[in-house]
Amino acid sequence: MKEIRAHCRGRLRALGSPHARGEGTPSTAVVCEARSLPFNCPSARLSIQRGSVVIIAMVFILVFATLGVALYSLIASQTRAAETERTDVKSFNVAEAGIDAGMLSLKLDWPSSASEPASVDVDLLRKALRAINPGLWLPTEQGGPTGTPVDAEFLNVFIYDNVDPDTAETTTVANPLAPAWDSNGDGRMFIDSTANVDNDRHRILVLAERQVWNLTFPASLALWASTVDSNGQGFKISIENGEPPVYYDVHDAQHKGVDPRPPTDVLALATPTKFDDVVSEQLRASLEKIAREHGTYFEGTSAGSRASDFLATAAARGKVVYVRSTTAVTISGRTQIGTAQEPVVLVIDTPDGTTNTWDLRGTGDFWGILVTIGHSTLRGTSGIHGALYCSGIVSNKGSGSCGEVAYNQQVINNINRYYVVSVNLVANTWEEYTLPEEE
Ligand SMILES: [Ca+2]
Repeated sequence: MKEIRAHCRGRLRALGSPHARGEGTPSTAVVCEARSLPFNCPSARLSIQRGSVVIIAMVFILVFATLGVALYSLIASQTRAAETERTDVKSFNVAEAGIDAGMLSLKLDWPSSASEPASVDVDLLRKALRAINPGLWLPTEQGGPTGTPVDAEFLNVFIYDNVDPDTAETTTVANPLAPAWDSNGDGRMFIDSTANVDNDRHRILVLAERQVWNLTFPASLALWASTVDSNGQGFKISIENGEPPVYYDVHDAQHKGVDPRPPTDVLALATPTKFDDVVSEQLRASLEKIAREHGTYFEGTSAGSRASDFLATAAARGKVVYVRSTTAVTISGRTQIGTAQEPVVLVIDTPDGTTNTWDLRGTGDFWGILVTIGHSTLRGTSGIHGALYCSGIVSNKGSGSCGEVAYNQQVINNINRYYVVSVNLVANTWEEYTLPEEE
């Protein structure tokens, strides 16, 4: 016993223990004495230390493992939430692109008749959207991220009138069965866009309203020109639509160049007026602005031929076309330009002294108002259903299929009423929904 204690103390002293040096409490020595008695003391101590290390290590492993699992679940759930949010945002953005496309469609061609319903080319839009955003997945038949893609569900845009399809009465309740044109004529249409991106479905519904430009052409003036020249037959003015009296105003004291039919219904104005009273600078500027905004403004040396090509298309109907050039322009064609319902306003803006050519042949009559700006000359065959306002000289060479100017009051009224310059959202009508996944 004494030997063991001595041996033990000797070891402790060698280790420099405070207790071994006679400092602190004697408990260590006591424990050593009491528990180590049946064993060899150094080995037992080592064993105890090893056991503690193992326990501590296990506790640490347990703590870190728990933390790791918790962190993994947190990150996984956040990733899932972020992914859901991303597809939700993508789906929302695609639906919004559909609304923008609907607004543009209405702005470019407001659907005023059943024969020209409003529509959006969603196939084209889908291809364009996916080409510039490679992350936009198509929905699948299986409802998961992989599977058979369903192109048709990616985006659908419907434009329909704000009427009840059963009663045809104006309503604030959107019903996709309503006609796809402004059947109640109030200048308002619903745009209904549904997107499905990565099987996340979103719908936006808005009420769109057209903004019209108040053009103010004189309602009963068939012709205004500073001078009328003709090849001897006289420049014919007849009344195709409208109630007499209908006027013409040219500053030729004898009015030799005009051949009104019937003479008593088409009257020369007693008092000459200024061109500015017919087409004011403000009106001219408005026409230019409308044309620029609609992409129907043509400028430069080839402006005449480019405008002629455009005028021959159905897209020109109901448009203001503005042609500006520093040299004379030629407007030519063989197809009808504009209609009574969708007349065209064509402005030819060239310097004083130029001689512009109006060369429409065959059935290429013009429905609308032709305006020339500048003291230029307009010569050629005519065939205008509407009115002609020329600040310079009109030189009549030949005749159109229906006379030179067939005054048409309906055309002028339609022009003064129907020019859509923009389409806006009606305030507080934006509604959006996240739709449940389809079964
Ligand atoms: Ca409407």
